[in-house]
Parts: sequence; structure tokens; C-alpha cells
Amino acid sequence: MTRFSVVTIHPELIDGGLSAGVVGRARTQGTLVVDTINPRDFTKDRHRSVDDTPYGGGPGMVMRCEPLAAAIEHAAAAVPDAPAHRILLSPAGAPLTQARVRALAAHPHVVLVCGRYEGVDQRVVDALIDEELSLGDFVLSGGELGALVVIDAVARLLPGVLGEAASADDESFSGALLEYPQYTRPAEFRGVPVPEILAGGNHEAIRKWRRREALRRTAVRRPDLLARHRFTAEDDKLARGIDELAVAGRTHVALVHHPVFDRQGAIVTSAVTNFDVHDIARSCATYGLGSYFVVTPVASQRDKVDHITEVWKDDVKDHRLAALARVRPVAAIAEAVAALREATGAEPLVVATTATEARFPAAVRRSPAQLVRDAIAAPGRPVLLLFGTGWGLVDDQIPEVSHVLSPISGRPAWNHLSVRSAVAILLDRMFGLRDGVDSPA
Ligand code: 9D3
Repeated sequence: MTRFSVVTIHPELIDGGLSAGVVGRARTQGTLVVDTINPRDFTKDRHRSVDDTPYGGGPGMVMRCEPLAAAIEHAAAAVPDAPAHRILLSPAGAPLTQARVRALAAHPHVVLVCGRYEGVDQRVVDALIDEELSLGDFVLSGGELGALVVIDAVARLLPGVLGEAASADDESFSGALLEYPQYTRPAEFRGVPVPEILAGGNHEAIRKWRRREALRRTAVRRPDLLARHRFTAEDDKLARGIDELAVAGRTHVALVHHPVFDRQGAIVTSAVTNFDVHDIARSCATYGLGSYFVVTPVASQRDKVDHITEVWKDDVKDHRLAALARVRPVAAIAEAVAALREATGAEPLVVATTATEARFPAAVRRSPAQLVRDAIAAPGRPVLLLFGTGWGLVDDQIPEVSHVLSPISGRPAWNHLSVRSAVAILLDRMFGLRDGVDSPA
């Protein structure tokens, strides 16, 4: 049996939310016990007041120490032989996750303290609260709905509340993919049929279809979850067939040597460097990008690029050199754009990068993450990222540019990254898997 004791000045909010469905049944069965404790019952003044004005001024009221502390201590004593786990629901708490829910299901007695007003006197929190939890980044009028959410989520994990299905469900959530879409009868609803494969009875094909749709949905709706997803070999294979997921593969880099500014602001053609060709090719390979265009109108410079990249063919076993296979010298940005248009039949999304906020004034401003979301929403369309050498791209001579990535900025205002570093940082922000793997705490 698991007991929740809810400390609240609005006990009537708690009961109603927990009497229907599987949670209601768990309570009538006695698997789950929920009681409420009202701090107002622990007041000693004539007005039974539970709040007071904040020290130091400011808006609103704060929950008073004495009645709240007495209510929490009374609640915690309800199961005498087991120490209660005391939670404060608060907008400043850690966001609730399924991992926390799972951990809470192991406690025989949980006290849920619901704040009201601007909050709770910090001394009560410090003395009597083990953990603070929030539902997420939005403002509620108090902690009661948070308490209901915690109880509902924990109750369905208690033995005997749901069938075997529940634990399987819980597992799949930590697998970090959203669910595949579900259908039931009729076979056609308002002219829309059920996906053919689901009615076919080929269970292996259905399983693969569902996995692909789960990957697609997660990519479109929750790229944050996908970034943490550990792809199986099958996922990798399926992902290649999902255009929404394959943004990196249809993203290309152009390193522009003309038209660029020099130190004095004159429009010049810079020289190709061996390091830029090698290092940017390796960054592109690391993030699974498509082509790496090296743009220069000088024919002898393009020959130099060809010479640099020839070596990989002689030593196909050196994986670092194999990155050079994607390098393509071109005479102008327009030539790279035309090559992508030709190869895909779709109009490339041409994105400038700049260290100077004021450049490309007419282009749409995009963060790396938002640009990836734009690309996910435009399946099939190639993306071309332009990087300027020298003192940057000449903004009014590249009419193809419709978008611009916001400048990389560290803490101090100094920003003079090498173009190789800028490429690496922006590619990681767009395509890097953000979360590594932590050992257990
Ligand atoms: C000073 C601005 N507000 C903080 C965002 C003050 C404030 C707003 C709302 C203080 C308390 C509350 C009441 N909210 C909760 O008690 C609460 C809550 C929430 O507001 N959002 C998400 N999860 C939770 S859990 C408890």
C-alpha cells in the first residue's frame, strides 16, 4: 500500500481528481491511500490566517511558517514506522520526469506540500522538504494540480493497478521516442483511409512501419528527445529512409573565397588554404553532411583544391582522407546552388553565416536549432550553408541568401573565430548529439 498525504489549504481540489478510472479503483481496492491535511486547521489565531506579507516588500503574500510546518509534521507522522518523503510542488522545482515518478513509486509514504500565493517561507523548505518538483515552465495558481499529477503518474505504476502493459509502457518512455500513431475502425473516416500496411496482417512490416513513424514523429515534434535517443542498427537504417530525419545528409557547406571583404572593407578574392580544405571536410564528415563546396573564381585555385583532394584516392584506407571525397571546387556560389537544384529538383535553402550582426539585413534570422526545424518542415529541400573567408561574406552580392545564422557569441564581445572553428561550432549546434552518457549518480 502506498500513501500520499497532501498538505493543502484547498483539499476539495484533491479528491475530485482521483476518484475515476484506474486511480479511483486503486483507492477503493486500498492499493492507494490519499489523505489531505489543511494548514488552516493548525492555526491558532482568531482569523485562522495561513499567509502573511513578504519581508523586504514586493507583491503578494507568503505562506506562514507555523501552520504549514505543523501540517507537514502531522502529515509525515501518518505512517509511524516509515519516514515520509516530503515533496514541495513549486514552480522553482526540478521538472517532473518519468524517472522521478518511478523512484517515487518505491516510497511507502509521500507527503505532497502544495504552495499557494507567491510561495512558502524558505525556512520551512530548508527544514522540512526533501525535494522540490515542478510540472514545467508555466504558471499555475498553486501546487494542487501538481500533487494530482504526481499521484496519478505514480499510482499507475503500483503493482496491481494496471496490467503488465503499464510497466512495458513505462519502459518505452525512457527509450525516448514518441508513440507511433494509432487507428481503429472504421477503415475509412471522412474520406481518410487507415494506412494500408496496418490492415495487411504482415506483422513484421507493421512493426517496421510503426518504428519509422515513431522516429519521424519524434524528429518533427521533439528533436530534443531524438538527440538523446540511442539508435539501434535498425533505427539507423530506417532513419535513412525518413527525409525529415535526414537533414544533415541534405545539408551542404560552401567555403566562399569570393566575394569576401578584406581588412579594409574592400571586396577581394582570398586564397584557398590546405588546412581549410582538410579540416572542414572532416567536420562535414563527422556530422554526416553532403557536399563541401570550395568557392573560388580563380581556376588555378580550384586546381589546387583538386590536387589536395586527389590524395584520398591513393589511400582509401585512411578514413580521415576519405572525408575529402565530398570536396567540390566551384567557380561561384551560383554554381553550387545550381548543382544542388539539379541533383534534387528542389530549390536550395541558402543560409549565410556572419560574425557581424548587421550583415544580410533582409535575410530571416535563425538560431541553429530553429534552422534545423525549418529544414525538417521542408523535406526534400537541400540546405546550403555559406561560410566567408577573410573578413566575411559580401552581403549585397549574394542574392540567393534568404536566411542567416545568428553570429556565434561567447561571453566577452571579442569574436574573431577562424572559419574552421565557426564551421565546427555551427555544425555541432545543428547536428551534434547534445547529451552524452552519464554514469549513474
Ligand atoms: C514570481 C513569479 N511566480 C513564479 C513563476 C510566482 C509564483 C507563481 C505561481 C509562485 C507560485 C505559483 C504557484 N505555482 C505552483 O505552486 C506550482 C507550479 C507552477 O506554477 N508551474 C509548474 N509547476 C508547478 S508545481 C507548483
